Amino acid sequence: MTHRRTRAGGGFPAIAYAISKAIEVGPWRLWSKMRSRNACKTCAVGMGGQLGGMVNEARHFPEVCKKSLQAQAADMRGAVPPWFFERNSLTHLESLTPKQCEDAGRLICPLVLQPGDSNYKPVSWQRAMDLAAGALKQTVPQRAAFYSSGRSSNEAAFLLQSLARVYGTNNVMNCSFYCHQASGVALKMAFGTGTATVTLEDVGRADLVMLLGANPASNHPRLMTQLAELRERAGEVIVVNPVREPGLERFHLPSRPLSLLFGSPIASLYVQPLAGGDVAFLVGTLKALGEMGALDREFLARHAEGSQAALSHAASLTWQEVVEGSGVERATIERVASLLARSRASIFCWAMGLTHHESGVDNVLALSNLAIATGMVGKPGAGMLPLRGHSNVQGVGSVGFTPALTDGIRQALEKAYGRALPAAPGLDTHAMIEAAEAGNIDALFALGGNLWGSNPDSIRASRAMRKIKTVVYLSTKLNQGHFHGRGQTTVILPVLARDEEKQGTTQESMFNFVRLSDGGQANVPGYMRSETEIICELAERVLDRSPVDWSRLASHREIRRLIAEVVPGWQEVARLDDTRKEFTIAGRIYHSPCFGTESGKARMHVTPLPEFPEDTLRLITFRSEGQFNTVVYESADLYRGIPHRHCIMISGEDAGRLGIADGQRVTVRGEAGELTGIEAVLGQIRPGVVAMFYPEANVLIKGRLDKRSKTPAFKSAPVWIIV
Ligand SMILES: Nc1nc2c(c(=O)[nH]1)N[C@H]1C(S)=C(S)[C@@H](COP(=O)(O)OP(=O)(O)OC[C@H]3O[C@@H](n4cnc5c(=O)[nH]c(N)nc54)[C@H](O)[C@@H]3O)O[C@H]1N2
Ligand SMILES: Nc1nc2c(c(=O)[nH]1)N[C@H]1C(S)=C(S)[C@@H](COP(=O)(O)OP(=O)(O)OC[C@H]3O[C@@H](n4cnc5c(=O)[nH]c(N)nc54)[C@H](O)[C@@H]3O)O[C@H]1N2
Ligand SMILES: [Mo]
Repeated sequence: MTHRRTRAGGGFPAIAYAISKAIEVGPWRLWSKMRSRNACKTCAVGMGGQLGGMVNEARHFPEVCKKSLQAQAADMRGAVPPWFFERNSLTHLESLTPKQCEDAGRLICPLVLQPGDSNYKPVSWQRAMDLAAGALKQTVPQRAAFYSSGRSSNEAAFLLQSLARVYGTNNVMNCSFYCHQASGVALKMAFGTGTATVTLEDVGRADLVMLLGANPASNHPRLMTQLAELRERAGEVIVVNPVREPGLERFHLPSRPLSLLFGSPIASLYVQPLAGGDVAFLVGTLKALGEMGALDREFLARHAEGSQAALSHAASLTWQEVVEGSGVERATIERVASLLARSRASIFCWAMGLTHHESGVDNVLALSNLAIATGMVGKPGAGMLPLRGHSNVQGVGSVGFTPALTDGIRQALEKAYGRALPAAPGLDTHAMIEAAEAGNIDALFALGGNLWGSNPDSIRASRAMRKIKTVVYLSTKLNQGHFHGRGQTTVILPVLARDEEKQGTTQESMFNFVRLSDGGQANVPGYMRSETEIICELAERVLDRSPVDWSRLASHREIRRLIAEVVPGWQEVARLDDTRKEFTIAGRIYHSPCFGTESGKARMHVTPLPEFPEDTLRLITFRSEGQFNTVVYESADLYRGIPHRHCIMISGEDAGRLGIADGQRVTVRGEAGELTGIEAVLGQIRPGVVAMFYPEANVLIKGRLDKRSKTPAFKSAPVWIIV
């Protein structure tokens, strides 16, 4: 059977795309914005800020990536035309694809949809804010909820969570619950911290990177330079992924002429486990290390606890259990173990391929066990590096946009605001959707994002959100959530992006590095407001002036002062306006084996092998090369050779067994729903596993949650193909 043409990642197609974007919005305009002192808008690797656009924290220039250009150019496109909502009824808007929503342009004036309306109507800010404030005034705190995506600033996130808490609720949730929450939970259990233990320079010192369940060629492109350089200095890159991602085999770095022409090798070993097979694979690797006598016994004795139980669990599994559970041959697992044993400095990177499972926390615990057992954490050049998603998702969490606050933050906030904060536990993201479905939510405020589109079981998410009395979105662009995730009344408030803000804002990268963005001019003329301006006005309308003077918090400098007072490790943010010195958050990086746990030791955990239903295919929902989450820029997936979004990637072996030809249209049935007319694409994917694009595939998936992190199993969901 034929395989479609795939391409190594990066290279000339990326450059051609960049040129086409530059022509679209004006080369000089785009260049000036790209070079402005603002943090990059895409992934959490982070660049830009005070060192200037396209510069990383190691002062390297030019740091280029197709994604940052894409996001920047998209924000610079024209406004949604004035006639758009008059001419397009809600029924028509519901039929728009994610790409059509994105292509409609920037939102420039407030919009409202009320019960019985057939169309969204532009309204004044006065009217829109009356509705938004009224929603909070007319309900009780436990029936209100606040969601944040990860693109907004620390200042906006801090202010909105403060408003929520002073108003009286802990129903404060962010997109992490659908993203890296499992990493946060597991890292806390193992090391007493929720974020990366290494810096960007550490990656440059490592001699081995293990990359599991992540596709940085598309999603964190600037990490590819690090991986290519690691190979150049004879280091190892072990990729663990059921899909053979072309960009993880070879990547054409656009900033290097030779690499641009011929490509740089990335993976030195490519392991293809079953989706959801990582726990078995990682425990198997631990078992192999034990059998080879390659454990770091000294590290275990001095700096770890819980090792005995975890090591004996690994030893007690049979090789048959390991091989069947992981789908990886014993010899391959032993090869991985011997590479780890030889390494002097290993870094463990992962993303959604590990977290989007019912065993998400166990996946990250099993990986942490490997790091601990080899002594590869708590020293320079070695440690844990979750590849975080949105450019400021980590900051949003750091400044308290989470249902539970750490005791330290809670007490500091109570002191700063002079009042006790609510004690009732807040809802996580999925629990909020369940509460809405049960009719228990009256007001929902969403600071960016597309909560509807990010949910499993899209039909249920629509049903749930439609029961909410008022949904208020603070958005830059349209997305399907504005139509399918509407409440009885829906208010859309148009906001300025970070490079358009009048005041500076801050963002935190996945390396715990806090950047200062200077803001700038609006990219399109319109009535957009800054996120903090909207939140301040809302607070002033809904809450008393005392004990908190909200008008004072209209100044970002004041908000930063408060963040410095309240959030541990953030003291330097108070001085940022004067020093303009960006900083790494204190206490996050572990260059010595003294961890944040109570005992100061790293903790190993027993990770039982997960069970999966038999006789089903395991569906991965992943991102294409041409999308950023629910925002679709291009329909085709260039690197994987998938022609459009209504495709299912399947192995030649499974296709043969099911009698499916390349290009044939099939029906895919999941636990929540069915999609028809899906084109089968034969690809380099492990037998037993199939893959489709998110968010479209979310109609198929039931929200099976990881119990500890509440993260849905967006990967390894059972599906059946009907021919
Ligand atoms: N261009 C671009 N950049 C982005 C984003 C984007 O949408 N577009 N999104 C941002 C966000 S919010 C996030 S969270 C990150 C997401 O970044 P990633 O996690 O890289 O994104 P995904 O495409 O969800 O999945 C990653 C990989 O996991 C593999 N995988 C799936 N299931 C398994 C499994 O069971 N085991 C293993 N070992 N691998 C598995 C898939 O084959 C895929 O290659 O990227 C961020 N950056
Ligand atoms: N099946 C499946 N589902 C998934 C995933 C998966 O891999 N598979 N991935 C999950 C993951 S990792 C994540 S992070 C979530 C994503 O969930 P979200 O973060 O909620 O969704 P996004 O698609 O990133 O949100 C895009 C919207 O954000 C708005 N926006 C952009 N910039 C700004 C800004 O500066 N300010 C404001 N206020 N708004 C802005 C625009 O309106 C844009 O349409 O989805 C999750 N859902
Ligand atoms: Mo994410």
